Amino acid sequence: MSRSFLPIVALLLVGAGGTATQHLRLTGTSPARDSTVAEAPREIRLSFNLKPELALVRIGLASASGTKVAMGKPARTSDSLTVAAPVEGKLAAGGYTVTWQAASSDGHPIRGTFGFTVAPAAATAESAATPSGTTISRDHSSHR
Ligand SMILES: [Cu+2]
Repeated sequence: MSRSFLPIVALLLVGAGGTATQHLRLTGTSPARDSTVAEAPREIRLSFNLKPELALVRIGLASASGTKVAMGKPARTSDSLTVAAPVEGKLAAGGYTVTWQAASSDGHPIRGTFGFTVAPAAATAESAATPSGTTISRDHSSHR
């Protein structure tokens, strides 16, 4: 059955045009999935294979204990395939989970979650202005 069905599917796909067969897919995040970051991120970025509809993008953030972190509205970045939402709450060291959803112009929603960890050093290294002569040891050995 499937042998005779295949050419029909192929014809339908060709007839529907190139982009109709492509659905929105997450291609990257910042912070990266399962990464440990030395500094608390100021924003959460999501990159996709297609341009996401901004009105349909939701980005939520919660700590490991489940406490929601205040997030600003997602906005486009200079890259039309990437959206970013500012982190408005303060992030202490620890694990966080990003919960997101998005859709492209075809309207099919996709969603997912990913985690990242703010390294303990970030909690005290609040100031970005580190004197250039000072060496701050950032231990990357904990990366797995
Ligand atoms: Cu789709």
